[in-house]
Amino acid sequence: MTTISELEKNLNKFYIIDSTLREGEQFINSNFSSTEKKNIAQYLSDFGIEFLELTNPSASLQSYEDCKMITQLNLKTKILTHIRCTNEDAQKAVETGVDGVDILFGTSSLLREFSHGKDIDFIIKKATEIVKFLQQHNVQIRFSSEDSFRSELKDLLKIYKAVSSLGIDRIGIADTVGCATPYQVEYVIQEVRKVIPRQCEIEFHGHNDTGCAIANSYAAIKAGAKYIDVTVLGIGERNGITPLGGFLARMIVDNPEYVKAKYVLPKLKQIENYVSQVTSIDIPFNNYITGFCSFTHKAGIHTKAVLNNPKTYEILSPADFGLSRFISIAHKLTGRHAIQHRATQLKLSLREDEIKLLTFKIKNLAEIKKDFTLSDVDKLLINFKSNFNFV
Ligand code: HCA
Ligand code: CU
Repeated sequence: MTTISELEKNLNKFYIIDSTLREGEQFINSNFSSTEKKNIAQYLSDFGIEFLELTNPSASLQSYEDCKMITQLNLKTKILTHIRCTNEDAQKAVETGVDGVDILFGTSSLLREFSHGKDIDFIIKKATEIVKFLQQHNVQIRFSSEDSFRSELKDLLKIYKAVSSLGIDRIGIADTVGCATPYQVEYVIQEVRKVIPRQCEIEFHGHNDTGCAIANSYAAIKAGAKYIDVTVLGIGERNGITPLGGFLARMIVDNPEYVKAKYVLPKLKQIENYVSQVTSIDIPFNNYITGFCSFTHKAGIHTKAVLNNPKTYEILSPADFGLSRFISIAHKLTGRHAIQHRATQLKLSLREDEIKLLTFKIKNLAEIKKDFTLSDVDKLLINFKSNFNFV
């Protein structure tokens, strides 16, 4: 029986596999040049990401060359590539000099019927052959079942048990269509854990079609997975997978010291900016951590408390990511504590009744003037102080 404290303990250790250069290449807007791939790999390695997953070298001639090129950069991060369970893919993968190979086979009845048409025994036989081949080439090996959550659990367990008994490093569980909930992820991982050897680790790959990718990754770790797939900004097939930033936002709350020690968090914004630029997408306004409004405070009740202690309304600290908070005061919801704070910043000494009066005036002006700004507030405060005049 697994206890609550054992589950909590699982949160203390995880590794990130960034798949921006594989899953991210499947994003509709991606078409990375070799230089862009090199830059992304370098950024992520400097950030402290432990593993990068690259597109299958069999996908195109350039994919093969780029895989070799990135492997030869000798980055701190380990380089993995992602292949179908075929002899040709496995052969090409080892030629590139990668540290590890991630094998994928579709196991759901839908994929078995409408994609490759193979049964479970065939999958095990083929996986065994490919694993044995890779084992002669000194690479880490992971085997993953595509569409795990629409596969029969008994089939999954049979495959994972057989493949893991060959002595591979990890098995992967993939929520390919983003249908799983955190409860299902937790259940499936606990069941899988029971049939695979202790030294075989579990990786989770979650798509975000129903908005559960981060929660599912968190549930996966809690249930015993140690490796989580992410991409920068979550880019991938359809609307993508667990985003790096959002995943870190979730994890830093539980274990700030571990996350801060492993990753150079102030570089997150730079990496996201680069990927958004090369894929020609905007960073969403409400992006985790780096969205323009992530550390903004507006309502009077909030600003008053945040000025006293930011923890009142911030679960994440902007300083951990090299960012700063913004307290918005030029609007009708403003409060006198925020106005007082601004007056102090401007080195204006105003009495409590004066602040109250000015706050009242600011609220009214903000209501009637659509483009009321901080500089209007400042002018009002400064003019009041110098001429006791509002306008
Ligand atoms: C796909 C493959 C994959 C693979 C995940 C994995 C998925 O594009 O369909 O190797 O674990 O989501 O199943 O990205
Ligand atoms: Cu995927």
